[in-house]
Amino acid sequence: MNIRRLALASLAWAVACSRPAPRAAAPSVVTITTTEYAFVLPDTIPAGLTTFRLVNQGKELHHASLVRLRDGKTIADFHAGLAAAMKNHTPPPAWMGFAGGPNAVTLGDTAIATQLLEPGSYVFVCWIPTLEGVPHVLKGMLHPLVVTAGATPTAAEPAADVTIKLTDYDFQLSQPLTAGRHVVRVENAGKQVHEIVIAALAPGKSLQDFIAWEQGGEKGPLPTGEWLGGVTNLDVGGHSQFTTNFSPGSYLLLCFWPDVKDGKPHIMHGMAKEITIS
Ligand SMILES: [Cu+2]
Repeated sequence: MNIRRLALASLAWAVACSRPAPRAAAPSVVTITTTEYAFVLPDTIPAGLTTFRLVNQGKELHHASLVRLRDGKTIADFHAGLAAAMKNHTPPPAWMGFAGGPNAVTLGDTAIATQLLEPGSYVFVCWIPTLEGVPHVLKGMLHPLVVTAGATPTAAEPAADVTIKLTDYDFQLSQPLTAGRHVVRVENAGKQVHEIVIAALAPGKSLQDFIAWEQGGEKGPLPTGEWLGGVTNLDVGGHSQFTTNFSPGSYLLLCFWPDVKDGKPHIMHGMAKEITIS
């Protein structure tokens, strides 16, 4: 390197060093588009705090459940493990981790969930069934994702307004939800995997109508209006955040994940709560 080049390099370095210290990094933002029956998003993203924006461009409800493939397991192992669990009505194998992800939103809406991602192999899955009761994942709605070790310092998690603890089988709110935009922290304080999805009740409908619809095998029109997202399946001890804009009204907090003992959706174990937002 000649003197002139060295001088230029030193100058560039000095300029870089004299810049004000960067503020706390913001979460990286990854947009997921859903249709019947596919996800569109990058194949590889860096580790760290990540905000997933699920934009539902389909005709059905969709969500993006992030499943971690531990122990070097592959997509082929995922398919085999899923098929075995469904055939034998057993919980998914222990090497499948559940790392959250944005939950269902009404067509045309966007669900926002933020979580800390560790490097590893993952697959985004939609567990929501078709009208015929076939989970979308069996229609091919899955997308492998590699999370690489991030070089940049990770952002701090945004402050939450309300914390909701998922337990066996309840939703415990640190304080009542109110109208407006809220960042909600979700913690799985239970002994098994849980999710939270929020749906507005249709006019004149109640939690009992929803339970009756569930008991009837999820047939006929849902007694719900708009779906407002939430956080999909989280491992025991896991946490995440979601952001939603609430209007006054009656809402349901729901967990559809099958129970480890009887395979029934947690809704049928009481994990369905009606709240009123004023
Ligand atoms: Cu649950």
